[in-house]
Amino acid sequence: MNARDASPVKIVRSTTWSAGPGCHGGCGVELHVRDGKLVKIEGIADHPYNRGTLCPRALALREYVNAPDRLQHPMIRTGARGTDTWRKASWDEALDLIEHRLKAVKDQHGAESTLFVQGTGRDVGGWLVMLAYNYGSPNWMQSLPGNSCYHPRLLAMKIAMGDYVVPDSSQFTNQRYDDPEWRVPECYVVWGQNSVATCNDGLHGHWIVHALKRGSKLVVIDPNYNWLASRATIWLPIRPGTDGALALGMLNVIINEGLYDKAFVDKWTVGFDELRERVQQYPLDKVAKITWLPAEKIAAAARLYAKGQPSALQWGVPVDFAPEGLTVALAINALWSITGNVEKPGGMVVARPAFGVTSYPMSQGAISKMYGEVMPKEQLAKRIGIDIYPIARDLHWRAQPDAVIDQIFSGTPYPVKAAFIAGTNFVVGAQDPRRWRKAFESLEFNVVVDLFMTPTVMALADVVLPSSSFAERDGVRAWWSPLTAQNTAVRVGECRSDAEICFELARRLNPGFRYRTLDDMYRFFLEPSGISLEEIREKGWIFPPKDSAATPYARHERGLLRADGKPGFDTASGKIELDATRMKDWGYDSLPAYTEPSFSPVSTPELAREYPLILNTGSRSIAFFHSEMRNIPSLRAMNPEPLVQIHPETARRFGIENNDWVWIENQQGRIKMRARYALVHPRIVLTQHSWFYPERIREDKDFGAYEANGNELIPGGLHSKTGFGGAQVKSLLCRIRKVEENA
Ligand SMILES: Nc1nc2c(c(=O)[nH]1)N[C@H]1C(S)=C(S)[C@@H](COP(=O)(O)OP(=O)(O)OC[C@H]3O[C@@H](n4cnc5c(=O)[nH]c(N)nc54)[C@H](O)[C@@H]3O)O[C@H]1N2
Ligand SMILES: Nc1nc2c(c(=O)[nH]1)N[C@H]1C(S)=C(S)[C@@H](COP(=O)(O)OP(=O)(O)OC[C@H]3O[C@@H](n4cnc5c(=O)[nH]c(N)nc54)[C@H](O)[C@@H]3O)O[C@H]1N2
Ligand SMILES: [Mo]
Repeated sequence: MNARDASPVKIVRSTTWSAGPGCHGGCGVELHVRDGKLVKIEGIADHPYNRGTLCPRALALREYVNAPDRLQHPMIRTGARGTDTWRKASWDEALDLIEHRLKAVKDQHGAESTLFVQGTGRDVGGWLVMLAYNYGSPNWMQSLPGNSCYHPRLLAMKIAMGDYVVPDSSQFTNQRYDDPEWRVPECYVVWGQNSVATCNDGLHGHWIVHALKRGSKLVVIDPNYNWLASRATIWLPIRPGTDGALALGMLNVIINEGLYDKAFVDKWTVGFDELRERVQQYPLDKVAKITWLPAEKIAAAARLYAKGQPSALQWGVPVDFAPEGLTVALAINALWSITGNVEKPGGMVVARPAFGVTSYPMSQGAISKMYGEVMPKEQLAKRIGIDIYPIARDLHWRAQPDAVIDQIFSGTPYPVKAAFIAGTNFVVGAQDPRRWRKAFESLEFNVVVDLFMTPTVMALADVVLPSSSFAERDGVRAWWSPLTAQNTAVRVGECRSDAEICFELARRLNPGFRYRTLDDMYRFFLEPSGISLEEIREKGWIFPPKDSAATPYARHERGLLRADGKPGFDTASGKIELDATRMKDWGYDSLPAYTEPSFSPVSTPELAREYPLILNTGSRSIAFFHSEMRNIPSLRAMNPEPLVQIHPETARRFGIENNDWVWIENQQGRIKMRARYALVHPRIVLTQHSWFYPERIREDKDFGAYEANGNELIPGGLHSKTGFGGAQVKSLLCRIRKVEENA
């Protein structure tokens, strides 16, 4: 044994989030450190969230943290945007420059002229809004048309039920499945989610597997025969984008066959008669035609779901991407509501952050409480999009992305001049990415915070700041439950966490900034819990005690959901609104309805003759997180090339063999991918999304970002009328042909 091997290993307990595996996180891990380097990661066997399991991306953390291409110090651009021309800068110099430029924008145009842009729910959003608000800009946003990721579903639940619900997998107690109150769902519906590969929004995919092992019958609504579909009692290979019609068809069966929970409907809902009337417009023969599903299979699924005592339902991002995504979510919301699967063990339960602790505000009210009344009302009223989308104005907290892009180009009502971009690679990942790129190219000053050199950094950044991975970060968080801690295990180069970066800039940009240190801020977040920072760091995770207020069952009966302490749901009527009054107030249809995709054999039959296949983009690979990890060798080896999944018969019809390179083409452009035989619906092809080739950095400053990227085929500006949902990345048209040699 040499001296190096003998140096002791330190084990630091932490919780996964970004950066690292990327997902919405929550797995308990042990980080093994030797000589200041991360050498190994293991799941914590008795952690209630992941019970020791980890995905390939988490297991590759050592490679990710120590990757040779990590950005390790701030850089300032020396040449033109789009060229690899930088000089190394100290943190002080880089932050001085950012402070100076952002203050100048504020002085000349107003703080609202600077955007604060994030991607999905990383350990970034809370800090970014803190920075935006302390600087004085209300324009904090996500780089995704129609906010088409989780927010349409969140807002639908808020509108109809006053709260957010999730399927009860016993995740709110430390005892988990041994909790005597918990029930195994008799029926589990997985609606457009590849949960075992994606672990989204506070759900660990294995929880569904655990339910199956305990006897749940599974319904999978998915055009692809994925791992879960192969275990399903009923698999519904739906035509993409038609989920709204399916939900209405299932409601039709449940209502007309009297399978709903009459007592619950009478006592706790309003608008049932209106809903009953509406669903008569969706008889099964019509729904079968829209969805390409046999009527009897839809009926069987509806019956299995309605008869389950209880039934759970987990939904995925295709719901949001459907045209009028928020309305589709309202229809699905009605399914669990009329079957009485609400606030019941093993059904759907109201989810709130454990002890009310979060860095990630879910309302404007919460933002003010957390970060202080830092912005006058007139300033808040400049949030982009709220004059167009009343739901954004009344219920949401970010700038509406489509309105932002339009405003960048139009310059009215005020010009956009600068952007602080952190944790997003939208030059690859946004729909019609060149339009997004062009918009941000027109700004005077862009900062990007990332761990790696990406197409977004290369194309847009004037200053780039190196972000740390979660192994290099401290933090506290609760994405529902439990409350967890992140503890720093290592440091890499000069990298800093988003919290550290935003904190320092907020301090510089707001003389009245109320915290002295990050720990002060964590302590403030922790106040309502009565838990000390030291205690959560030491313990790693803590559940609220199993007393009445924290137990997520029948809280509406116990007066625990409403601020006034009265029984009922947190809506105007105190009931679940099947006919949503708020939708009416905003001038929208208050009942669920079906909207056909913008490009389809039904809405554009001419185009469909030229492009006869349905194009579905963005099926997740367990090896990657969106555009990330192509540079991590062990993960890239799992999925070395961009893939399009196609049914073998369809492939043969187009003269394509398994593993051939193919062109996928439509009216927007063409991309090149490898064909992979799969049991998808024969009229649908499924492509991966957000591909770029980090290894091409020397020869191609775009990294091939437009060569194999599904987003190249998606028209820009598609989004729902409500401003929430509808980017339609799952339901377009295309044709496919083999790439000939020399082509
Ligand atoms: N065609 C198609 N396009 C899609 C989708 C689809 O299904 N189909 N899905 C869409 C959806 S749902 C979403 S949410 C978006 C996601 O889009 P994005 O969130 O933009 O996703 P990424 O491409 O992973 O870009 C994230 C960048 O942030 C960096 N990063 C990772 N963690 C951190 C961190 O903690 N701090 C900082 N500062 N940087 C970090 C990564 O290195 C990466 O470069 O993509 C959308 N794009
Ligand atoms: N490994 C990994 N995990 C991730 C991500 C990642 O990039 N990689 N991204 C994260 C993010 S931000 C998100 S939003 C989630 C998304 O994760 P999911 O919600 O699981 O989304 P997808 O993988 O896009 O699609 C899920 C399933 O829906 C099917 N599907 C496609 N179109 C339709 C449709 O129109 N209707 C129905 N019913 N089904 C359809 C697909 O075939 C697929 O099996 O994953 C998160 N987790
Ligand atoms: Mo997402």
